Amino acid sequence: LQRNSRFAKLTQEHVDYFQNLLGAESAIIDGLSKDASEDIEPFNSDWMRKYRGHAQLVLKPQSTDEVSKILKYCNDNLLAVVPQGGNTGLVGGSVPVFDEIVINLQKMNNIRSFDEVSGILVADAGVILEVADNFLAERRHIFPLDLGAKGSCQIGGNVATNAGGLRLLRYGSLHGNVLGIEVVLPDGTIVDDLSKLRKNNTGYDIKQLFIGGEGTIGIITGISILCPQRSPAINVAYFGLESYEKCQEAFKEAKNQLSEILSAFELMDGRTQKLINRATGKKLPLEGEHPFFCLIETSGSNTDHDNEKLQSFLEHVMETSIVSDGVLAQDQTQIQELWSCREGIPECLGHWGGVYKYDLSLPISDMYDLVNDVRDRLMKAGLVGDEDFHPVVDVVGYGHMGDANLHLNVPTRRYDKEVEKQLEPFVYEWVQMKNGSISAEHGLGIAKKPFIGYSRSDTMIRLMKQIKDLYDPNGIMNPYKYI
Ligand code: FAD
Ligand code: 2HG
Ligand code: ZN
Repeated sequence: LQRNSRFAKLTQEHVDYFQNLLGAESAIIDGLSKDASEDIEPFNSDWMRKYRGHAQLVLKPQSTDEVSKILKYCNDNLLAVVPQGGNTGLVGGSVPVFDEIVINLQKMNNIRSFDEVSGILVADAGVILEVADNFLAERRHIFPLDLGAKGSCQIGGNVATNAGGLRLLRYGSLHGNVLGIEVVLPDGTIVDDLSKLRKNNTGYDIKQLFIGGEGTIGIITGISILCPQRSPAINVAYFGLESYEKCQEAFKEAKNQLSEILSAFELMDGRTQKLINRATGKKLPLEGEHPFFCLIETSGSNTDHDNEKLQSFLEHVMETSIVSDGVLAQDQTQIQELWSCREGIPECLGHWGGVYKYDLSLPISDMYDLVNDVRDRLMKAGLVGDEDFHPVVDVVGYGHMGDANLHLNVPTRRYDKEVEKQLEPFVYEWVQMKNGSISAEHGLGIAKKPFIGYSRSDTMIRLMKQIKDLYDPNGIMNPYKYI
C-alpha cells in the first residue's frame, strides 16, 4: 500500500489555519512544531496496537460548525482525514494509514435533549457510551447498545460502525434504533436530519448510509436515538455445558421458556475461560471444567414473574442435563462478576501479544465447527502450544450466540506470517461456503477491506463505490479503507 500522492502534505500554513479556527488547545501537533499540547501517539495507534499511522495533526472540534469548517478546508486543499471516536475499533479503521489528519470528536460530548415520554435521546457524537447509559439509567431508560468498550467508545463511533454488542438480541440493530443523525459531508455541508420520528417514509432513508459507513462519507456530529425503558428486574446466569449441541439446546429452551424476558444469550468456550484465568488469575464462577459456557441475561418489569420463569427454566435445563452446572447472580456485584467472564475476553486474549480476530455471521448450527477446524489446522502445522517457540497460544471461540455471531480469536505470542497463511483465506472461504459474513459487527476498516468479496457480490461492491464517489468525490474521508 502506498500513500496517494494526490493528497497534500501538511504545511505550516495549514496548521496556522486550524489553530486560528480552533485555538491551540484543540489542535495537537507533532513534527511541525515543538509545542505539542498533548502526545500524539495514542491517536495514531489502535486498541489492538496492530495498526499505526503517522498523523502529524489531531484536531478536536467543539461544534458541528467547526467540523464543517475543518472538512471544507481539507476538501479544498486535498488534505486526507480520519474521523476518530474512542479509538476502540477492531479493524484498524480509526487510525491513519499514512499522514491523514485525525479529527477526534471527544470534545463534542453534550447530551442535547432527552424526552422521558418518547424515550428519545439527542446527543453529540462524542458522548462516551457509558456516560449516555448512566444518564439514561438515572431516568429509568437504557441505551439500546452495550459492549465491552463502553467506558471509552463514543456513541458517534458506535453509529459509524453500526456496533452490535451485548443487547442486540433484545433491542435490535442501530439501523432500527437510530432515528436521526447530524452529519457533516466532506465539502462542509451540514446535513441536519436529527429527526425524532419513528416513522418517516418520505424518500430514501439516507441516514442509513452513515450508520456503518465507518467515516468514509461524512462525520457524524449528533445522533437521535430511541431508548427503551430500563427493566427493573435483571437476572444473570452462567452455565457450564458439555457440548456445543447442548448450547444450542439451551438457546432453544431459553427462547421457549424465557421468551420476552430473555435479553442476552452469550457463548464462551472453555478455552476462553481458562485463558481469562491464566491472564488475570481471576477465579472462575464454576469449579469444574466444561468445554462450553453460556451467559443468559433476563430483563423484565416484574421480579416475581421473572424469577418464576427463570426458576422453572433452571430446573428444566438441569433435570434434562442440558446444562451440567450453573450459577445465578444474587446481587449487582455478582451480575457484573458474571458479565466480566464474557466482556473481559477480548482484553485478556491480548495478554500474550497479538490476536488474529475474525468476527463472523454463520448459521448457528455450524458456528463452532469453524473453531475446531481452524484449531486442527494450526495444530497440524505445529503452530499451537505452550512453548515460547509456538506462535499460537490457543484457538478460541465465543460471541453473541443469540445473534449467530461468532468471534473466532487466535491469541498469539507474536504476529507470524506462517500463522496468517494458515488462517487466510481459509477462514474466509469457510464462511463464504456457508453464506455467512466475514464481518458481522466490527466493520471493514483496513483489516477486512481486501476480503469484502467473500460476503458481497460485484454488483453490491460497485453500488457501494458509486455512493463513496458521490459523497466524497475527492476521496479525502478515511482513505485506503472500507471499499
Ligand atoms: P473508533 O474506534 O474511534 O472508530 C471506529 C470507526 O468509526 C472508524 O472507521 C472511524 O473513522 C469511524 N468514526 C468514529 N467516530 C465517527 C464519527 N463521529 N463520524 C464518522 N465516523 C466515525 N463492536 C461491536 O460491534 N460489538 C461488540 O460487542 C464490541 N465489543 C468490543 C469490546 C472491546 C473491548 C473493544 C475494544 C471493541 C469492541 N467492539 C465491539 C468494536 C467496536 O466497533 C467499537 O468498540 C465501537 O463501536 C467503536 O466506537 P469508537 O468511538 O471507539 O470508534
Ligand atoms: C465482543 O463481543 C467484541 O467481545 C470483541 O465484539 C470481539 O475481540 C473480538 O473478537
Ligand atoms: Zn462482539
